Amino acid sequence: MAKTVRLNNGAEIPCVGLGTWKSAPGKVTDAVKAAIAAGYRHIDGAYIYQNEVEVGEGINAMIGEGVVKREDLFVVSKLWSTFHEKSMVRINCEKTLGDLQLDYLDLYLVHWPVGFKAGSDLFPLDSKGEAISCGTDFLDTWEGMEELVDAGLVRTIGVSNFNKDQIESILNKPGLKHKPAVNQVECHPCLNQERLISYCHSQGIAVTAYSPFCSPDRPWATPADPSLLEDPAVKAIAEKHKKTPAQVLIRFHVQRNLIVIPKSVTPHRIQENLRVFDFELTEDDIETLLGFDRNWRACAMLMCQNHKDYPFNADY
Ligand code: NAP
Ligand code: SBI
Repeated sequence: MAKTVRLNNGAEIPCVGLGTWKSAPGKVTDAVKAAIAAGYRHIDGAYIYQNEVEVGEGINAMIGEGVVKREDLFVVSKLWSTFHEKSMVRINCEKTLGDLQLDYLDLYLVHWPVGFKAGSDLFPLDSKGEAISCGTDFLDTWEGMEELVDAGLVRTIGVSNFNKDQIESILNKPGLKHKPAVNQVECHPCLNQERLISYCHSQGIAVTAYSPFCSPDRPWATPADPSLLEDPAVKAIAEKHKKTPAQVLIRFHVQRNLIVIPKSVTPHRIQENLRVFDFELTEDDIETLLGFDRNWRACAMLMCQNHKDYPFNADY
């Protein structure tokens, strides 16, 4: 069995999962099948990726062929920001379950702490291009998430893109029924998240690293942005271990006891990204990679920077 991290509800989450943001609907079914065939047991999705029907087709095809059982998979999805009203949380979760053709999720995350005006526009913007808030309190959204656990729709709940103070607010919520098990955040050498990881781990909250390669296929990438996969220092570490830069960037998280979810729709890369358990980065390698830290974000969600719950105005 692949390496796992134990969550605060006793469940085990496989350390390496397949990311699916930007995976085109026409490619993601085969990507999920290739991943499961290669040994992945953790698939990371979200309603906002608009490809959950096709992700589900890949999962269910592999279950149908007897390659894997549902209980051996760890399927993650996320509540989108236009569903933050407590009464809407279940609606979004049921839509995801219907699209995936599954009857439960292993982990459901509040995708962002920011709530947006409800409606069919998933990114409602005002005339200045700023996200329109729905004014909800994420502690009420969290109560909606807790109800999903009690109703059996999801096994575990967590958050994504929450800063330290926002996590602390949930942990201090009067009458808290279920603690967040995971905080999924952007993490790579250019944003190494040392303080947030240390805080989450001190509270028994596991951390999932997203965009481990700095998300080179994000739509707003510019040539001036960091390119870790091509960086000479990353390449040198890779050559020393007879591994690829991608494998070094994934292994960096594995050795920090994180979960990591590289995205690919390319079968040979999907396989490569899981072959990270047969080598070890040295302390010097890790120091070199930590030295890239420059608080650089691929996913800054700047259209919400004036939202009352925008997470990235805080230090960490
Ligand atoms: P990423 O995993 O950092 O990078 C994906 C890019 O790297 C794709 O262009 C992919 O190309 C390429 N790639 C993959 N494996 C490679 C390899 N071995 N060698 C060279 N290139 C390789 O980017 P990401 O999609 O932003 O992040 C990963 C996942 O994290 C997402 O898909 C999503 O599931 C999750 N995420 C969550 C949030 C959140 O707010 N919670 C935000 C961002 C991301 P091909 O696909 O063409 O092979
Ligand atoms: C989208 F589908 C559209 C935009 C966008 O920007 C921020 C990053 C993000 C997200 O919220 N979760 C992701 O995986 N990518 C995203 C997704």
